[in-house]
Amino acid sequence: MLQNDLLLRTLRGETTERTPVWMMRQAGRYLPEYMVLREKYGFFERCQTPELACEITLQPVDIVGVDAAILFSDILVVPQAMGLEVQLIESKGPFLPDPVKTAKDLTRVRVPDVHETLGYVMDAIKLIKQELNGRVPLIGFAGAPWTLLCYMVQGKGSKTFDEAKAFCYTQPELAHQLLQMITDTTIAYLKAQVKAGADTVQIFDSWGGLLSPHDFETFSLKYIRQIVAAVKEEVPTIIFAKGAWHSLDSMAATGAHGLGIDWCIKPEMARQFAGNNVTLQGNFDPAKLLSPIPVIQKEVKDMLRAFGPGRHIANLGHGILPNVPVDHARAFVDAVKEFRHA
Ligand code: 1CP
Repeated sequence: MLQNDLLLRTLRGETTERTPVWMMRQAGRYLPEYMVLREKYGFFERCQTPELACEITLQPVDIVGVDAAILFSDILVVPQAMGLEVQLIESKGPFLPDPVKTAKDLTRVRVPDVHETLGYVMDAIKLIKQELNGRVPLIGFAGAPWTLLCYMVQGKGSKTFDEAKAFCYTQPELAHQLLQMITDTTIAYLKAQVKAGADTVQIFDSWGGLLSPHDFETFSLKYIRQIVAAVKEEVPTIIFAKGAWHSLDSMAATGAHGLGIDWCIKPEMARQFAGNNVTLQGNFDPAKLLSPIPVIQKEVKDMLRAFGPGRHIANLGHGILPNVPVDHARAFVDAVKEFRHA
């Protein structure tokens, strides 16, 4: 039994006493307690050791007081499980030394048994659920197929992911083969996370907004739709496709319970596009957390009023930045928790 189920009730469209709040990438480098573990263990070691993943997952719950925990892991453990080498280079980010560029490269990629390759994630989830002891729900997650293809083809982070796009535009059959393999893996992976105890799942399409509305449908939403259909009957499902506000209507039509939005769209406009049968999540500018605390407090109130009561989860419009002071993150969370709609 959950003591605080505000997030789940809001996703199901129930009215709650206040708006729930969590922050994307809330377990991470802005927390000194995380930095201590980062000094001692490699990134994938932290992901693959259930005790470490558990400790890091719980840090923001204990330190900042968020209404949900999100599993400490990374979207790139899926390409790894599918057979690609993934490194995380200090201060540079993800690096895949042998990305997928040709049909021959695709023969190295497989749809794995997720219990064999990602069993450590399910072990971490079981441990986290035990340690949370019902305090708040646990969010499981995976990258959207398009965003994972970006890294699997480009081989590293990018502002434009032009090589990933070129792959899709010049070798669409290969691209669709790869996207379907990622989709099949992700469905099995998210179902396993739910079975292990995840209370809800979020699909991160961080680079969905790089595609035109038409290409977003072709190379991203087509696959997200399959994932949502496969898990939405089991747990509430959230899609976060950064920058893809043009497709909020078609994302709502997938039957997802929640849609994440970034700070570049007005809440009232997002509501108009998404309709009334879905919960919106967002959309505080992550860099705004660098403002003085009274400014954060005022802008949180403005945001909450703009979304109105019900069907809203307070969050940032993208991940928290590493240089945000912890007391500013806490001020954001507290301002949401103290607010009541008139
Ligand atoms: O300590 C370090 O330096 C590692 C930094 C780090 C962390 C803390 C990475 C590398 N991943 C993570 C954890 C992580 N990644 C979580 C944990 C749970 C939480 O939210 O607290 C989650 C949900 C992710 C998801 C993720 N990884 C996304 C989607 C969300 C987003 O921010 O857009 C993406 C795009 C990644 C790839 C990735 N992994 C790490 C970095 C620095 C990146 C981004 C690289 C880039 O900009 O291309």
